[in-house]
Amino acid sequence: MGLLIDGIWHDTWYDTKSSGGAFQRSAAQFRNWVTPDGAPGPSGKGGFAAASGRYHLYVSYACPWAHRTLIFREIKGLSTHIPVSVVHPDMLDQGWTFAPETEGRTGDRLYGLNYAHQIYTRADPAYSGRVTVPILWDTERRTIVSNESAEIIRMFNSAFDHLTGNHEDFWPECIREKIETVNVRIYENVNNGVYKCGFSTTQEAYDAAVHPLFDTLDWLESRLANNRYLMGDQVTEADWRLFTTLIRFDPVYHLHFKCNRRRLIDYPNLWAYTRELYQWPGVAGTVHMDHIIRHYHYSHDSINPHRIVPIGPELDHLAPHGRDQRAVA
Ligand SMILES: N[C@@H](CCC(=O)N[C@@H](CS)C(=O)NCC(=O)O)C(=O)O
Repeated sequence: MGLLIDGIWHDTWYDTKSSGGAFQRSAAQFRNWVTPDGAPGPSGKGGFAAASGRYHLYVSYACPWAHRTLIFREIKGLSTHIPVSVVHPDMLDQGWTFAPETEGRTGDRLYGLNYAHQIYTRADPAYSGRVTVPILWDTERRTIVSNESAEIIRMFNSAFDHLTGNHEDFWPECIREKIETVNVRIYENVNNGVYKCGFSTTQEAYDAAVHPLFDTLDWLESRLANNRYLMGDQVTEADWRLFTTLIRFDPVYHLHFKCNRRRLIDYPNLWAYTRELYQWPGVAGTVHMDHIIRHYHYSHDSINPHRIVPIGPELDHLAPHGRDQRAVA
């Protein structure tokens, strides 16, 4: 685990000393948008028009943020238009690598590079910052379009519709404000909340993260008692953003990140909802539990110094979910 400073790789763990033991996630730096005609998006510069085969997606199967983009690529019919390279699940002294050792890895299918940090320095030889996945790469301009998953899924939601003919909308204009309110709470307390618990280096920082996490799960459990999905009867990006954390909860976050007041399976609505989303056409194929379990336990030696990868719970994601019988608010 490390970061680039002026284009040079440094192997250092997250600094929590300056923040009282709390993990603080830094903001993604590449914030351009692919749009239907190349016009600039809400941030960044223009010039990234949607086209088949032009963009390449770098992901880790372990990473919940990258997982969002894989789901959108699948459910929006983009898999033949946007090829993918998958990093090795172990993130060690060189960060994410393409070492071809584990099933499911692809190597860097574009350039044959060894390390993800080399993609960042290709885009900007003087880049300073973390080297994160997902990365959306433009093969034409040879640069990173975006390394922010929340924005990549919005590009995938609509920018390529004229090429795919898939107009399914997971970010409908009329409920964007409501989606945002829910996203913010879930991001702070659940998506990033599990990381705040796991990467805390003081009791105070852990306590400050773990209570909001479970309070939010309790709130979600009751919301999903009367609503099939977070926004009612329609699946939106808010559901997919939550799903990638829930699917990792019992196998990883419960033990490795000390999120253990309850397991996901102790929440009947959340667990059935997770199974329904897992069973959504195309989604199960984006879930690679071997990479998920291996990555966290093996890569975070400050949390798990002996790198023992636990066996993981037996979970039946294919069990009937019964959510279709539920009343919709
Ligand atoms: N804001 C980013 C966060 C992505 C992120 O933090 N990815 C993790 C993997 S789960 C990563 O690559 N971490 C490497 C690091 O922090 O050095 C997004 O949502 O796209």
